[in-house]
Amino acid sequence: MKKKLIQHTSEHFQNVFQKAPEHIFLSPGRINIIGEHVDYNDGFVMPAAINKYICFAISKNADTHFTLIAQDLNEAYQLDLNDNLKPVNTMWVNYILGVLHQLKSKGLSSGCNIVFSSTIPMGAGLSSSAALECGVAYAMNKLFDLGLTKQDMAHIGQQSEHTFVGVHCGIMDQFASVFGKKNRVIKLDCNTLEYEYYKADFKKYALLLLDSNVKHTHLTSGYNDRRQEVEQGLTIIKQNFPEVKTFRDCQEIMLLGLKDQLGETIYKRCHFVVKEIQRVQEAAEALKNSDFKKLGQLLSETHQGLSEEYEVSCPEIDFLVHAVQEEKSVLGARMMGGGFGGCSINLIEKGTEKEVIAKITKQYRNQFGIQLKAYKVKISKGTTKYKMK
Ligand code: GAF
Repeated sequence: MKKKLIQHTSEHFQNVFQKAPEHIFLSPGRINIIGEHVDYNDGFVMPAAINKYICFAISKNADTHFTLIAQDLNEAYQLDLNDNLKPVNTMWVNYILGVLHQLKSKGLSSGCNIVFSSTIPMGAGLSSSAALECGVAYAMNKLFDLGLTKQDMAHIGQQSEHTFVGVHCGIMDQFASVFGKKNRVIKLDCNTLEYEYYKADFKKYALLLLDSNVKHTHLTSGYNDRRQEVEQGLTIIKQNFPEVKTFRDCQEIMLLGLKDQLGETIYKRCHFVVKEIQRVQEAAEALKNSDFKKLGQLLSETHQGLSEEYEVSCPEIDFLVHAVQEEKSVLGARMMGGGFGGCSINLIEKGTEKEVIAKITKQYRNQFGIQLKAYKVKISKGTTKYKMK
């Protein structure tokens, strides 16, 4: 699939520019085992890069011009690095412009022709946007020796979302895209950005993604609202408990005492965050000890919190999660990513996937009239330059 993507992107480059691309880069999407909506709350997350990619076919230009071609959308955009780069009306362009804008101040002074194409479904919660930002940052760094670290690239991607797209996301997606490793889950401390890799060995279980086909964009979803709500909550908590610096210092009991002051909604949001931060620690232990029953149980608890307390699920995803929980071979399930659509992640006994997918597909179609998609993903390495033969 990777080879096909590379070939298809290179051929398009050749057709448009009448020359083969000089370089190929691959930037992956991500899954997240657990730790949802806690990256911007100084929590821990457990993402991993997957074998779904954006492929970039690139050649340098002699001047400061960029031609960007989104092959799958059949759209193009041209810019001059000397222009004052500002957000435009096309979303995919903004992800890239936001990166280039920052790279200018890091020494980027030449242009490129770039064609990109993707196997990461858009709006499915698999972070195609982070893959796009990080792919461009990584490629420019490599081609023009900008001296950026991987952490710089992740930050540049995140900043692009904040300033050019308007989504106040955390660092998880970009971090996973650049730091991903084959068969390894990352446990990231989003406060210090320290991280460790855990063996992604699920023994007789597999991770299955069920795509609700409900597309979301964090710009119009409640993502930024949730961020504001928890920030408001944390301010109140800190006023009452000065020893609390971040959510990870906060105990459930403190929240209980502040229930009236916080109000019902903010209390629920903060409660979810405090519990989710604890759950990630337990999940990391469970993975280390191959305690998959426990891991599955934690995933399902996370879903309940995301759906009822953080309120970022949607009827379709709730349906999928509840339907698979009826299956004996499924140890746990939850919505994954920012929410309001996208995919659920399921811990399922190997060999039973086909049967479960068939059953849920039918139920889902009957209920919502939507065709379910299922992905069996492999955990892969992060953004990289592909060696052309
Ligand atoms: C989206 C964001 F981009 C991430 O930073 C993270 O907050 C995630 O939603 C929820 O865990 O993917």
